[in-house]
Amino acid sequence: MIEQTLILVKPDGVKRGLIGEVIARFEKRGLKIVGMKMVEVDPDFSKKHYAAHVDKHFYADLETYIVSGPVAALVIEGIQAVEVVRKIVGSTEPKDALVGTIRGDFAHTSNDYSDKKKKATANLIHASGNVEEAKQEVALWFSIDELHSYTSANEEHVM
Ligand code: FUP
Repeated sequence: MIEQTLILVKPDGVKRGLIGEVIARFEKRGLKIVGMKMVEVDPDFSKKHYAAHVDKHFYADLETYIVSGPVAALVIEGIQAVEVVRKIVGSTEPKDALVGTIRGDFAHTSNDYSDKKKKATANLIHASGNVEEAKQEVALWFSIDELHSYTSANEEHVM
């Protein structure tokens, strides 16, 4: 019931100074941050994180994007956190993201436009897509001793 999920504030979000804004949105919803660090992704790590996408036409541009600067990596914990976080983040393509979501409030680009420009779609954030993916991604990005869960032990903290 209580899940952990990975989010990344991608290089465009870090450069635009949006880490605090992103964190605030999760915290205000009552979700807890149980892991947090800045990471410079290299091409090898990008291929691990985006293993499902390495054969796609946009992968080269996606790798260029994710290695273009530091990312903020966070593990967020809460009741059905994977689904709740994806809703807060909004649709993958910013042009489709609803107002009130992070992508819908801070970005508006599209896959078509990015493809023509030979760039990845800069959508500010990554959030694990489902519970299985979340488990794999949390384990890829964080060691056990970097995670500081307290909601599981003290469920009265869950709002
Ligand atoms: P998400 O599950 O929201 O992370 O999105 P996907 O796994 O479908 O895509 C991963 C990343 O690839 C997205 F964040 C943006 C990028 N992408 C492109 O750059 N161009 C595309 O045509 C599709 C995805």
